[in-house]
Amino acid sequence: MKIQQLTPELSLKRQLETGNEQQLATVRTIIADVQKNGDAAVAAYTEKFDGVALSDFKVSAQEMAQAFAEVDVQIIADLTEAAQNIRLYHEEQQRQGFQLPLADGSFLAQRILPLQAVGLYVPGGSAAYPSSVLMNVIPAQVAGVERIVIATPCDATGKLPAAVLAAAQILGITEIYKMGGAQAIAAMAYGTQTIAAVDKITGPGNIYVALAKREVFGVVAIDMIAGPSEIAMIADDTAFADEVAADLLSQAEHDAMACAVLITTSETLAKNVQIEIEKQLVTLPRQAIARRSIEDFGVIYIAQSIADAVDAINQLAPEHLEIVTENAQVVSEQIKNAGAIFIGRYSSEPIGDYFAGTNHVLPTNSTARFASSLNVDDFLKKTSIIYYTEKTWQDHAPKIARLARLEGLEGHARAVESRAWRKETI
Ligand code: HSO
Ligand code: ZN
Repeated sequence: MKIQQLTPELSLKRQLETGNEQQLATVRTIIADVQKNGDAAVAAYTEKFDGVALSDFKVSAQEMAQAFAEVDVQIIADLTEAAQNIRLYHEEQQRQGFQLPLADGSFLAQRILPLQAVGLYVPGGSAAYPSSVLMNVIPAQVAGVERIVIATPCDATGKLPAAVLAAAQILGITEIYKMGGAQAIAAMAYGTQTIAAVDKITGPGNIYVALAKREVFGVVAIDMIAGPSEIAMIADDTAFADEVAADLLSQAEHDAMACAVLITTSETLAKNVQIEIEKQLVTLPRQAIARRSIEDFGVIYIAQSIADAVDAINQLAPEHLEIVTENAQVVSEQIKNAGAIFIGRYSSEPIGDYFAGTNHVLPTNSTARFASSLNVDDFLKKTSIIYYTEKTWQDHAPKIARLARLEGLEGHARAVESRAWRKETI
């Protein structure tokens, strides 16, 4: 991991895979086919890409029970406890609408309602994370979403990872379809003969899933197009190099495109972290991935002061920030741009990935400047409500008509005035 002096122009930006023309063309063909041919198209693509001919995409109650029984009881207990923590944190985000009284019994209101149906995409293979099932489903449940669907590709024998099904079972999710890729996104967005369409699609996926989500956006809502994981750390000479290195590697192991950055005021720590990274990489099972991430995107920056480090972080807007310094809490209050902040030595990043209760779906690629973690609001919508009595209407109609005529919209003016003649004749 290279060591560099902290410079004012910092950036986490990587050349992200945005897909090429051909991938986009493939995705568009698949979506159009699913839109036209429904289940038959989904079945054909599942056979082509996942290597299995399915007569029914839906996971049966028997498969669910079997998966649950396959998973270690301790793991079930851990997932259950994590789910409780996530629920508690997200329940704090619940909110009520409001009613704003106006004169004469008139009022304005905001009604907050859950989306009716949402679909969660769970990627296949080694990226099928049970923790992500919890992180996507629980905010939707807390919001009050009635129908929550999961789509995830199966292996060539038609099986799904037991732990993913167990996580769904713990949450009471029963509508799970064995389908992946762009065909799954299209099926959830447009519906098929057997799968009813949803209103919003969340969850990570490969480039085809990301492109498909972009394509169906507008027909349905989507969460975000999440990029590879990022971790930034601010540390001073109170931090221990082995702990800092371990936390940096925890995110580097996600993806060769993941990004781990340390900003420190201590040259000794910088050197020791560099040594520790090499030492720990050797025994890491995902060494190849983590090494590429560290070599291509990992940097240790030497800062003149913690204030300089804070400025740099606010510019980077990383997905995760760990602060391991003296007075870490005070330092954390100066951070304006970060998806999630982990304060002090004992708040290692994976705590947030799995257990504390905060959401691990977080804004990447500096989007923490304007975006938030997945949260209950992502599954709610707000309806505006207007109630004017006759008197309030009468008091304000002339102003409204004037504003309408100012915009050249005579029809608007006439509409608001159209109640006048009846009033006079009644
Ligand atoms: N750190 C990832 C989430 C995750 N970690 C899932 C482990 N499992 C988000 O950047
Ligand atoms: Zn992680």
